[in-house]
Amino acid sequence: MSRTIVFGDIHGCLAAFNTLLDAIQPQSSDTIVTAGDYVDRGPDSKGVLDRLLELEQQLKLVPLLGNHEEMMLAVLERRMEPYGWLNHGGVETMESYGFNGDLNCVPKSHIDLMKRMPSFFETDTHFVVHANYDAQLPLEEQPKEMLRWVKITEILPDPHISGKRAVVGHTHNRQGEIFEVPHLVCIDTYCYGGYWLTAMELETGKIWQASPEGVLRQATK
Ligand SMILES: [Mn+2]
Repeated sequence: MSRTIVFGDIHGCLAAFNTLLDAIQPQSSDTIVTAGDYVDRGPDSKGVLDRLLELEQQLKLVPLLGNHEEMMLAVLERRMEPYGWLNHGGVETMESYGFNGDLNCVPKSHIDLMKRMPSFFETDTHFVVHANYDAQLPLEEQPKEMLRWVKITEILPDPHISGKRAVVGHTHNRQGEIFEVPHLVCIDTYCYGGYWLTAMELETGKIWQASPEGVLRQATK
């Protein structure tokens, strides 16, 4: 039986990511959807992108684009001044690459990965976006601002016209808890802030969580 497993915002927390992958033991028939924000704030953004590239070789990986990858890519491609990104955690990211004044410390394979990151993923029953959505618009027509920036604490969307349940990240819960209403679940459980990285199997709702230090949390569900 193939599984579809969605990961919340990793933000450089490679130890937590590795622990969850060890616990889940993904098979080549499984689909791993990562909800965006692999980089910034946490200690090893470079390591997380390397791990995504490895996973891509082993199974079906759907690495959604987060607002942090969007900013990083814009800076690396010289489309944006670096200050905004650096203030959003980009300093830690550049440190993970051993930055010494040359943006070329980020390998082309990482830039290419970010350039091919999609904005959404869907199954017959669920869809996944990084941040939020306009309930009245099809997924293909969602504004980038909604997909990547607007927190669900700013706008809690109505059920989507597709009738599918939304899975989102981006809005971290300050108590490290999963936020859930019938039509939406947010699995950004604030790993870089000291709480949990969460993974959820779509078909069953099974949850796995690990601390930033990479300690697995006993199942809560
Ligand atoms: Mn985000």
